[in-house]
Order: sequence, then C-alpha cells, then structure tokens
Amino acid sequence: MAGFKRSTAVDSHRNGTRASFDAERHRKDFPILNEKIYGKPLVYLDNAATTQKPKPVIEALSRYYSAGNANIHRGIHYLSQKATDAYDDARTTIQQFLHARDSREIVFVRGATEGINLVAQSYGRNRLTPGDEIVITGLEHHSNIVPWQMLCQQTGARLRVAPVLDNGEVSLDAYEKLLNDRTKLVSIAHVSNALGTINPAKRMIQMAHRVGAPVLLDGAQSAPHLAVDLEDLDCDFFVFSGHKMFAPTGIGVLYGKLDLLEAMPPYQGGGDMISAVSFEKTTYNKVPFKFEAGTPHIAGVIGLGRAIDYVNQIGIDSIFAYEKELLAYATEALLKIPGLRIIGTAKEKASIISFVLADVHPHDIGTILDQEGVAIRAGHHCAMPLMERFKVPATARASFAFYNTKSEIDQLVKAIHSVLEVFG
Ligand code: 7TS
Repeated sequence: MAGFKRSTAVDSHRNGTRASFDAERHRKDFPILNEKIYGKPLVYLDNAATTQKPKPVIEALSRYYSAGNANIHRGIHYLSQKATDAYDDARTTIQQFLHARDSREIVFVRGATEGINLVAQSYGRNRLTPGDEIVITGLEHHSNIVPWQMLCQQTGARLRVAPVLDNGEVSLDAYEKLLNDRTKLVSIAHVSNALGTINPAKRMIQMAHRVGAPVLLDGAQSAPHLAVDLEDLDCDFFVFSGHKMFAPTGIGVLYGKLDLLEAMPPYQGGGDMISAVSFEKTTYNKVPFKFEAGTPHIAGVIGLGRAIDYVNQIGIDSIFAYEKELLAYATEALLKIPGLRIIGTAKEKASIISFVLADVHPHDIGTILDQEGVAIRAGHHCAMPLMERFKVPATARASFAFYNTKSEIDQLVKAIHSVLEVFG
C-alpha cells in the first residue's frame, strides 16, 4: 500500500503555481460514468448518498476474490496469511489518512451507522444514568439521532439538541449553553448531508471538552471531501462509511481513542474477539479485535484501503479546492433559475446543494431530472427534524465529487429548466 501522501495543492497554490484539477482524467477511472441513462450520458450528482468506484478499487476486489480469497487471523496457510497482511495494511493506511496516533484505534464496522450504534451501546449503556445528557445538533442524520434516543430510553438520560440558524449553521451560542456537567456525551456531524454545512468541529470539540464531555464526530460526509486530522481535532470518536469514499458498501470505520476503546466492553460476541473461551469464562482479545467479532468484510477492507490510496494519489486538499470551485459555480448558476431557493447557505460548505423550486415537489424534480440522465436525490435525506426546521417536506439535493465537471452542472441547470417548462 502506498504511504500517506499529503497533497501539495494548497502549498503550490500559495506559490501561485496550482495546476488546474484534471477531473476529465480522473473520470476515466470510473467505468460507470460512461453509462447512458435513457440514452443520455449519466450525470451522477448523488455522491452524498454513495460515490462511484474507480477501477483500482474494482480491480482490487476482483484480484482478491480471483487470487487472494481466504479467511484472516486463523489460518496458517499462504493465502490466509496474505489476506491477513492485506487487511492489516489497510488499517494502517486508514490510520495514516485520518492522522490517528495508533492503528489499534481503527475498528472496522459496517459503516457510520454501525460505528455510532457501537459507541452508544458499548460506551454509553454502562456509563449513563438518569439525569445525564447527550448533546447533538439540529442538523444530524437519523443515524446520529436514533441510537442516542434508544440509549436515552435504556438509561434515563436526556437528549439535548443545539438549534440550527436560518443559514444552516449550528448556533454556537446555544450549543455552548447546552453544555454543562450533566453532559456525558456530544455527537455531532462534521458536515451536514442535507445542507452541506461544515461545522467548526475543532471549536465545538474544545467546548465540549471544557465540561469534560467526550465527542463523537460523524465524518460520513467529511472524510471523502476534506482533510481530517484526528490528532488536531482531538475528538474521542470518529466514524465514516467506505461507500461514500469510493470504496465498497458494507465497510466503514470507527476511530476511538485507545484508552476509551480499551475501557469499553465488546459490542458483539463471537469468533476473533476473544483470547480464550471456556463455558465458565471468556476473556476478550485486545483492541481493535475485541470489536471485530466474526469474519469481517475482508474484501471491503482491502477495497477501502485501495480507495484511500487512490484519494491520496490525487490529494485530499486538491479535491477540496476543486469541489469548492464546483460548489461556487453551481450555486451561482442555480440561483439564476426563477423560483429556486437554496436551503443551507452556511459560510463554510462542502459540495452539497439542497434546493426547492417554486411549489414543484422535489420528487417531481428528481423524476424529470432522471429522464435527462441527471441523478440527484429528492426526499428528507434521513434528516426529518432538519426538514421540519426549514418547513419543507423534502428538498432536491445535488452533491458533487471530484469526478464531476462544470459541464455536468450546466446539464443539471438545463434539466431544471425543463422541470419549469413542465410545471411552468
Ligand atoms: N451520517 C451522515 C452525515 C450521513 O450522511 C450518513 C448517510 C450517515 C451518517 C449514515 O451512513 P451509512 O453509510 O451508515 O448509511 N447519508 C446518506 C445520504 O445523505 N443519502 O443517503 C445516505
């Protein structure tokens, strides 16, 4: 596996030498982008739901299943050892990508959802008592709401929610006021999937730490788009999903500070998470294996490692800078469309635009765009309380990746005009 490579885009930009980002070249790595939908070229703008997979990832999966498949950590034969090495290498690749201190802090899970549930149950269940408080924000995905509600039901703790301002930013004043010595856990999105808001995570983590509360940062929408430095952020837990960063579905990561993970009981019991079992007593394996019961998604882990190598080759800072350009271009173009209103106008945004169009239902927008080959998402984006906050039942959402282009945004704009023609 290639080692960690920090992009030089920002530095070279400072020197005035930033080469333009070659999205057309990167597109060639994604076979699905050549697909035709109803005879029209696919314009894939649903990257916040899941991203497409580049050839190196597809080939790594194919190679693993054609020439390397075996179970890990339990065989002495050649293929088992080879699979174990590839699995362990991917853990190191991810540790370095996230700037975590130790590869034991990287636990493989199914995705962001499972990571959050693991923390709620393994960290929260034994620690929280009636009267304790868990703080989240008003822009969370359901997967960062429901596990905490379940935990509150189990423990008698109370869920507190920091409100969202009209521009889609979290009110930091209100957030700070919610924090007190009853706060036993804070769990916040790094980037909102429905609005694109980038939360000032480092500041919010520092505020929570001042009252002694550990923080889980939900990186499902940040890890694929911006540099995540866990040493600098100092969050206690971090989760993301592989499928949103060019890797297969069914694989994701929970990062936890080593001392916290070591003190937490296992989430699931089974093979590989033990060091010895008898009918009287079982002792558990070390972290991270204590949290990886059963045969894991070995191919998924290898695919995720390869996806991160791929991102590192392009450079996450270059990706962020390019997507920022796409966001600015799309925002300007969309705002020229009569009746279109963007929901979520935070100062710091990732490449996600949610919008409504006069009184056309977002599902109708999505359906008509689909006929033009343009794939967006329409709905509540698993953020129903946020939709309620903005008094809309749903929005249409275009979300960009580094393989999208300005000409695809032109296609999007053209397709929205055809919606207006139908509903005009
Ligand atoms: N957190 C955030 C911020 C998300 O955007 C999502 C998925 C999750 C957690 C859960 O990730 P999973 O991989 O475990 O399902 N978001 C979306 C979306 O915006 N459209 O489809 C899935």
